[in-house]
Amino acid sequence: MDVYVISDLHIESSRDSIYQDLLNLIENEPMSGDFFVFAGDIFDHWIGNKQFYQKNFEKFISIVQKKSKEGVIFYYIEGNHDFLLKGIFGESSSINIVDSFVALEHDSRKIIITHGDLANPHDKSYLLLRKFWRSIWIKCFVAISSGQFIDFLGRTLSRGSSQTRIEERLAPDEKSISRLIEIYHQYAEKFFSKGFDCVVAGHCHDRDEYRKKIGEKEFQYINVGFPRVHGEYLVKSQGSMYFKRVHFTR
Ligand SMILES: [Mn+2]
Repeated sequence: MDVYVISDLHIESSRDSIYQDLLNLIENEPMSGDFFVFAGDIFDHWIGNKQFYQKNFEKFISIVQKKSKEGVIFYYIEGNHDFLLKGIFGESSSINIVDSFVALEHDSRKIIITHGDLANPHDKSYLLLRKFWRSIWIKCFVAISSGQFIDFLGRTLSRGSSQTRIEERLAPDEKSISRLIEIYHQYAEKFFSKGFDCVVAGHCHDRDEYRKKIGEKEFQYINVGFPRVHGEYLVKSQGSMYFKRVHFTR
């Protein structure tokens, strides 16, 4: 029984090569009893349970449904680019869509997986915006709008008028990296003090990790980074204390 975590692929379309990498990974790697966690921003934008997206990414939906029937346990943690997703895998599906965290016990290690956009408690304007995007008003707006229109809005909001490649547009800013590291490490420490052994996050696209030992206890914080650039996802294998990075096979 293994745990897989992937986040921040920012898939723009079904022609995106990282999309094929994701499909191959889901198809070939996880087996019955394994956990597979999508930790947010898998898609550059997917807002609401709209046919439009299901059609665009129908292979994703069908592979996840198939593997779920075969016994893989899926979680989808919503990100700041993909949210209001309840129902996208079908109303009766057993695939868990959650809005912030997944907590698991694996090999007697307590694990918490989160997208990471809640890491900075001082970023009040972002937190307010996040609340707004998930509010009843937006839910109603998404429900009555066409998929094409939501897609257009999502594209405009995530890209603006910028023509730069996504890998550059979303790369963490060198100047802010030390600040990011501080924020995410503090965030991890909060979970360690609540009894978690492994903290996994994404969102900031910084390929960071640290481990520490206190007495008998061993802790790990690991960030998925930016798979479009680093080409990696995370796996915690049965019998291993820590998550490790694994390269996509091409
Ligand atoms: Mn994000």
